[in-house]
Amino acid sequence: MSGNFVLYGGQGTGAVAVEAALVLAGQAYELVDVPDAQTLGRLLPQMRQVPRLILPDGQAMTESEAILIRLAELLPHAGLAPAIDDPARGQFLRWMSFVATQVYAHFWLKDDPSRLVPDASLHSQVSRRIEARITDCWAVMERETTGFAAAGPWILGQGPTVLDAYVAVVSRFRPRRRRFYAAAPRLGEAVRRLDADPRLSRLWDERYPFFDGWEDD
Ligand SMILES: N[C@@H](CCC(=O)N[C@@H](CS)C(=O)NCC(=O)O)C(=O)O
Repeated sequence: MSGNFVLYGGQGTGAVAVEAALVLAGQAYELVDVPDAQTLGRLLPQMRQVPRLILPDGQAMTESEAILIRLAELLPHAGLAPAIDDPARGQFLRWMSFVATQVYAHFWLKDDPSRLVPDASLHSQVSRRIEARITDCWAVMERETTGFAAAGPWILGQGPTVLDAYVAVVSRFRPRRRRFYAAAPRLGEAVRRLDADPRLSRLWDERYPFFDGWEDD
């Protein structure tokens, strides 16, 4: 690897999970801040989304799940994922994909229901139903990962992995953390450990601040 990691990301977006992974690995990176939709359209007209990570070899990656898994592969010293021959690897891939496809993917519609539902009078209903579905997904993930509790306090027992960072960030989108904690108490404990990790305190302050009432809907 010759160049730098360059991350296009915005405050309070999924890109913060990628930043968290880079920080946990002690990996320097350059951040291109994308604060609003106008800047997104100007900087990334060809594919209007963050995170977008330019790898040191110059190739661009989008898709948070793939980026996080690739970072764990490229920065193995950080132990951000179970190794390829670790029995937990399959569950790691399973839940990374689940967060991306069953939870995060909903925000394309939730952020702007008019993308699929022209009738504005239905938008709050769409939003509520998406929130209910996301809450159910967290409950499913909680039930199906309970067995890892014996191995340690992180989602897959050992950690933190990029899965902990991913869930810590995505569980802050609406529905916010109160409902997440109620649906998934053990996952809630894992992400609160990461909220409180001193290595990440500056990142959280700058990129996803905890404000009064931040856990409430
Ligand atoms: N599938 C993508 C989704 C990324 C995504 O939805 N990013 C949001 C910010 S959290 C975004 O860039 N939205 C801009 C838009 O939809 O116009 C991923 O997992 O990275």
